[in-house]
Amino acid sequence: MDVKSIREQFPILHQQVNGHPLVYLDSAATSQKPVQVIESLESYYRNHNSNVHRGVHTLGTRATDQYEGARDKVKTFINADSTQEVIFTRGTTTALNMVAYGYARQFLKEGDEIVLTEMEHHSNIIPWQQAAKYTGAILKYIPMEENGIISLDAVRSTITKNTKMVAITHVSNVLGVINPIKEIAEIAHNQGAIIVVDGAQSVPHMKVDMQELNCDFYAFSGHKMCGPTGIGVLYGKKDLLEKMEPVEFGGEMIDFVGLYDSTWKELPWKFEGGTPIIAGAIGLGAAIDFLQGIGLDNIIEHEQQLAHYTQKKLSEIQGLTIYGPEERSGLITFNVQGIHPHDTATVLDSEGIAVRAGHHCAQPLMKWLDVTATARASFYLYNDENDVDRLVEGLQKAKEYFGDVF
Ligand code: 7TS
Repeated sequence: MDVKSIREQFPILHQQVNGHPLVYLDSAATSQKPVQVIESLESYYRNHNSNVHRGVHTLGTRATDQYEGARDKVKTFINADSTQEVIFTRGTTTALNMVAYGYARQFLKEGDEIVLTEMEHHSNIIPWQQAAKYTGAILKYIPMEENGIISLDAVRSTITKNTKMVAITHVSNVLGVINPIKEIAEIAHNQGAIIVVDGAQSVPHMKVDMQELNCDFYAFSGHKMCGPTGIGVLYGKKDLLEKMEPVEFGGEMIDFVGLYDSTWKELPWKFEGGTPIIAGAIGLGAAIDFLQGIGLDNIIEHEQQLAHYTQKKLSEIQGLTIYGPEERSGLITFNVQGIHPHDTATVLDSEGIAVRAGHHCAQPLMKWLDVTATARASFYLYNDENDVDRLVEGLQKAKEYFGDVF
């Protein structure tokens, strides 16, 4: 992969921050955007802006074609059966909430089990807590092994005949663990449960195929995959989406409206109440074109190589703890002994290096790790070994600054 030419397509990366060339290592929070995506938004607003699905005028038709064209790109990208299975949402959080409200609240009853893991992002915990409170369902957690991995034996012994839903992340935003979704889906299905997958940290980085994984629902965000903020996707199997109630009611999603009752449009529009996220979807389509031009297999390979390189370099720093297994996606979570991760991140920022510090919206996982917070460096296709070397130098500075307490 030609990282140098990829970097040239990301204007934001070519700036000084606090007197140093920017090193952006926070793509798990949000990715940067290539010119292609920025220009697609600009072109839409400059040339085609109009509402969709209503006007017969030319701009309206163009906007509708581009919006629905973006849905088609998503369908191909994730290998869904049809565009009816691709719902545009505001992001992963909204998509997961839609399933918790529209499906779980509708079909779960007292005593049914919802199975989760302790590595979930808050967005894949709280909607299920709320659904459980509302329906009387019970939450259960698949136990993790010491390095944060989930064994299929643990999956088999947690999912029972009473399990109705399994909600699990494909890739952990803290540990970098890649969960065996295909196998977990099979175990869930054998027990009559459905599986909802949080794909926020997988879809941007690796080939994800709905036919192969056989998930029932799959959620992801555009802004972590070079697309704009405010757009995401809920994939759902058609038969489940047909049964599921909409969660937002109003314009756009209706077929017939009477004074006392109404009917809904067919899929996918029954889930897209109100003027949809038109520019966002078009920008996501441009991001998909961009990522496919580079190749998802190349992206994951590049990131895993960087993660290995980082692991090697960081393990040479005395007093630095890395969390998670060696086999990981393109991110590394760590703490430097005696330095609060916020202080580590502040020193790094003064060197122009952006990392995230905090609980990463995974407080149960922080408890499991027995820490209150960590620092995290996360990579994407525009990062290279020079970025890692700068991170290592920055960490040495942090240690010097805080008096190398060891
Ligand atoms: N699930 C996972 C695994 C995530 O990493 C995130 C965001 C979300 C869900 C929520 O996505 P959203 O687009 O709806 O906000 N993760 C992070 C992060 O790790 N740092 O900032 C946001």
